[in-house]
Amino acid sequence: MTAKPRVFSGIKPSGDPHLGNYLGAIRNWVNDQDRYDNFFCVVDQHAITVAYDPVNLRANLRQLAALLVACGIDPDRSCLFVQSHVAEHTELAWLLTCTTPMGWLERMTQFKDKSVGGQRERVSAGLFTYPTLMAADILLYDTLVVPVGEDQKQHVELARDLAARFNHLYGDVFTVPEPVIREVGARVMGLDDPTKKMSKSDEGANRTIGLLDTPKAIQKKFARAVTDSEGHIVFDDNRPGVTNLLTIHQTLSGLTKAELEARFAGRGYGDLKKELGELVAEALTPIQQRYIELTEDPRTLDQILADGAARAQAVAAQTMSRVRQAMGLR
Ligand code: ATP
Ligand code: LTN
Repeated sequence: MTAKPRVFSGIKPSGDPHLGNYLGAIRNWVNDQDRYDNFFCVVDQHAITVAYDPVNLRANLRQLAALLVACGIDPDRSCLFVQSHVAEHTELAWLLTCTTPMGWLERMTQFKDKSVGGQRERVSAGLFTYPTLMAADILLYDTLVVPVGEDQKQHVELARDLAARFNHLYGDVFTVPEPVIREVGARVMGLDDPTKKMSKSDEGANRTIGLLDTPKAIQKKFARAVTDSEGHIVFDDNRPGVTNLLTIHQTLSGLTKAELEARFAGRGYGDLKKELGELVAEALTPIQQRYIELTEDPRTLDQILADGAARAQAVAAQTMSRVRQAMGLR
């Protein structure tokens, strides 16, 4: 029997997880668990690259880990762990930082977006070097496949380039990973502003649907979602509001673009929004029920994360001894 390909992906405990995280990442991780050998990581060291509150960080981390299990990440089939529980991540990040050309980091669009204008003087050096920590996360586990939302494509490509560069400089140590991005749902946009991505940390009023939002709140947020004044319901890149709503529908209903346009022909935005609210609430309700059960039993979550860290650490330690050997350290 050939071993299943290794998957690694990460999510930051930087705030309330939202529908974009679910449709762009978590749901795909869950659905593909049998195809791959899975490692999923709550990347707390990535969440400290911007200003944060330590008490909130801890609470966010537990909430996120419990939600991942509630969404269907199965600890028997996937290694679920917290980044800071496996010290090898930061060790490898430093070694990779020393093999990363500054120019490669300067080209990262996320850093450019987050450091515009006078911000560059204030943002942390960690925000700049963060893609090397992300590369370390991926490369430590001989990862082949990295399923992410669209916004992370450039960072995974950097990890791939760094693996190839390292192998060229020091010998064949790393597996070269590939990003995997789904066609539908890879970039869920904000409900209040469909030109901005739905995001945990950049929350405008009505920007996100939280995975723990009540059905009533979900209905209300969709009812207020920004569209346009054209009225008819079709996919159109020049009409980001209605296209975003249709795309969310598509991810959950599984209907094709043509089927969706036919379904809403001659109907108004109100109908689409109401139906969407119902679809999303229906998808989130069972997740919320499992989440509540898990929060009532904190020891189970502790055990899942402790087991995950032990499994992850065993793999990471082996990779690190190859890396140190190749680099002439120890
Ligand atoms: P932050 O706002 O703190 O940067 P985030 O909400 O962008 O966080 P992450 O924890 O950085 O989320 O990302 C976890 C996964 O969710 C990644 O694979 C990312 O690509 C995906 N993701 C994040 N936002 C969206 C979105 N709006 N649509 C689709 N996928 C998304
Ligand atoms: N940088 C990513 C989160 C992340 C990640 C990873 C994703 C950290 N390490 C490794 C995939 C693989 C983000 O901001 N979404």
